[in-house]
Amino acid sequence: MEHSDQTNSFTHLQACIINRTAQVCVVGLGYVGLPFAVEKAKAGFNVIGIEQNPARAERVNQADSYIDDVSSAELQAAVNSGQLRASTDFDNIQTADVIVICVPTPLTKNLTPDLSYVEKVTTEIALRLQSGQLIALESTTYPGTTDEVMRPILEKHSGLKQGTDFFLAHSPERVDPGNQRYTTQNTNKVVGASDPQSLEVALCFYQQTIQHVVPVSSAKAAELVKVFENTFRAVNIALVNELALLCDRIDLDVWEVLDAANTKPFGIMPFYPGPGVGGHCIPIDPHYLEWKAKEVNFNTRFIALAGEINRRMPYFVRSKAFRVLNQLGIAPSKAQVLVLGATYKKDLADWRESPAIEVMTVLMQDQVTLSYHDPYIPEIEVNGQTLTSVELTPDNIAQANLVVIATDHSSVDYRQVVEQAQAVLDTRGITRKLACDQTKVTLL
Ligand code: SAJ
Repeated sequence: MEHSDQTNSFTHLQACIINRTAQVCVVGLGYVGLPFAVEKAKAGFNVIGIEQNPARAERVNQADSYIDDVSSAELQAAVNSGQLRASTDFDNIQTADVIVICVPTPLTKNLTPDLSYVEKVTTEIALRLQSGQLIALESTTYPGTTDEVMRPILEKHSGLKQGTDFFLAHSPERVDPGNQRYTTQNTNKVVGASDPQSLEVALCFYQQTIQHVVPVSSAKAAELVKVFENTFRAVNIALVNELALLCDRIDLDVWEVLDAANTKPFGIMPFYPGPGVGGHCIPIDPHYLEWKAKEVNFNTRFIALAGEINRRMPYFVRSKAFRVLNQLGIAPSKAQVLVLGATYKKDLADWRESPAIEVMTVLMQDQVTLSYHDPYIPEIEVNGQTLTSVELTPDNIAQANLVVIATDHSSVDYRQVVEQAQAVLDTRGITRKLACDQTKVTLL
């Protein structure tokens, strides 16, 4: 491509981003992609969402939201305005100016990165790539994915060159599902690219709808920023989980210790123990970095240790539950246990990688008769069985020998639960400050 053409395609792309005539294509309409697509549509961009799941694509076009952080009303507004539609057809790539990839980056069974979604989507894009397009990867991944995995695929199948013919950047998603205060618009966003043109046009795109955009020197740096953020949480959660394990040994109340430690007005940040670490990020993303580091013969020991401690927590909950049942003179195989909460964290309808499910699984493996209640999740698969959420009635609470609080949904009246229960094992510390019969409660 002639230099003048290159300049034209860059200038043209920047201009249509600024005047909002740019056609935006969001690939993957999940908990990251759908809020992002709605934000861009609200800002006046014409947005096409490419979603591999036809049912989801249809629900978007019917303005029937399946993502907690996107209301059907705001989806309705975006669809009715004609600014947003969903499709399963990758041919829509051909008419896009900006393509944003928000597909899953899970782990394989032995904790190694699974980039199959990213690679598949990148190949589909590469086969339809046009000069003058910007591609931005938002999926959380190890440093090097954008430059070492995506770029070769894009250049090989299209014959185009990054930085002159097309533009490539990484801007890690920063979504805290359920967070009412920080949304796509007001969450600072990091953007990195490995050539100046790509960085400039990517910054221009994100600055159209996000208040504060933070440039970094490369796509690799942007990838590492995000994996560090999640590793920071995984390691600190593991630290307080390890403290809980120690406090159990030395008969101290870890919640009292942490509450007191958090009165320090500087140099500390509150983290609390729990039944384990769930969600699509914290238990997963740090292992992307651990895997990449091994390529340069480097052991990220904090990540490995944090993962090991966090994965141990459901078994610690089981041992505490059995200790309570033993004090009641009830053998596990004779016990009825009601677990409150199935999701990975409170006030969300998401049970992927949920530690609450792990807790139920290990209890059922020891022949406990188990029921659960979760206002967000009507039915779950546990240990090969389908369980249906029971009503949280006084009878259902009272007939359980033990109630285990695994997720602390705000809609539950925990004072009443303690009053009606025979015994409570609270893995979230939600009852610790309640005015209720604390002799019936065991904290993690
Ligand atoms: N957890 C604890 N103790 C804590 C905090 C969390 O046991 O002190 C557990 C939670 O119950 C949950 C898991 O860890 O099972 C993850 O919790 P999380 O609060 O990190 O929630 P996520 O994974 O939904 O969202 C996180 C974001 N959270 C926050 O910054 C508060 C953020 O790290 C990322 O933007 C997001 O993952 C992501 O998409 O990477």
